[in-house]
Amino acid sequence: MKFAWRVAIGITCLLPISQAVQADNFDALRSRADKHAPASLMGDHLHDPGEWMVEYKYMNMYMEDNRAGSRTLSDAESIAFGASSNPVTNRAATPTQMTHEMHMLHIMRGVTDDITVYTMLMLPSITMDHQRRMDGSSFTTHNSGFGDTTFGALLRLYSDVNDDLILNVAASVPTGDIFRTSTIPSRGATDQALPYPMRLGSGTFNAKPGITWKHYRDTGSFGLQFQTNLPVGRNYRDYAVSDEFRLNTWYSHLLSDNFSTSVRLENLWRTNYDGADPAANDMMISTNVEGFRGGYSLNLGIGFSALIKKHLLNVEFVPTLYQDLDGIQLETDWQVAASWSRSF
Ligand SMILES: [Cu+2]
Repeated sequence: MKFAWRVAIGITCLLPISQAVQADNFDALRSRADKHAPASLMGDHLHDPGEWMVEYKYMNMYMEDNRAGSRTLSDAESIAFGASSNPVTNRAATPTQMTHEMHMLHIMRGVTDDITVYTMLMLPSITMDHQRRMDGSSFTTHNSGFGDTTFGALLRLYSDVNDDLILNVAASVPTGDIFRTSTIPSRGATDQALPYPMRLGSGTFNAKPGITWKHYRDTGSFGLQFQTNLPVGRNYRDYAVSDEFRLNTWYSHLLSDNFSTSVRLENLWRTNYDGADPAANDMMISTNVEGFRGGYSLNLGIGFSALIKKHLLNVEFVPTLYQDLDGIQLETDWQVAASWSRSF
């Protein structure tokens, strides 16, 4: 009897101690250089109640040459392709190259142990080069300003010492301008609506649900994320941008507690646009065609993170491995993402 009492008291005393050790491990695993997903992703981590995070993120997507299905076309082939495509397009010009830059301000705040809220402000800067069909001359259009703004809440569905399962409940608000025009393509003759990929926002409210599972080990961490971007209804120009579905898997390997490298694989599925903007003339250029917006891409991510005195630097280079695009579209060659963040 005496012995049984001793065991019972012993276990009762040890329980809170073992929980304290576990809590220490829990925080330690989540405060290393791999505490955030690779730089191109978000919605993968929570903050402590009352903790803020401020992040500046830069992304650049570079596209050169057109692609029909999985085949790359020269500029001349792109113009020829449009003569017999359905619908007929590229009769005025073909896009040849595009640089899509994005500056982002990302603010997060932990509300409770299980809920973190965030917002994301976007400043896109878009430049597209073209070649005219008639005389082979080239021209460049540019657009920049406020993009759409995202608000979201990250909800912890499950955690143990090594795992987090996080639901992302988010939506974007159409703060990006979709009505801008340019006289450059017509050499000043007429003012035309900028084509779809040159616009600053979607014009719709978008639902952006996602879910992330992260698994922490002593030497690094694994992640699996499914993230969507789903326009609700149609905008004032009577169209809706692509539904987007992204499936990401990654592994971050710790070089030390303060430095990590990562490798990531992204599957991206995009539907064609819904509806049609009456100001987007299909015949002129392929970037006006709603049915030439969908496709599938497989992207690789090679990343590096450094955690230096609470400052987290996170960079990632993202070459495209494979693309199968509907109709004819500019192909994505590579992307980069770089971010600085700090929690306090
Ligand atoms: Cu954060």
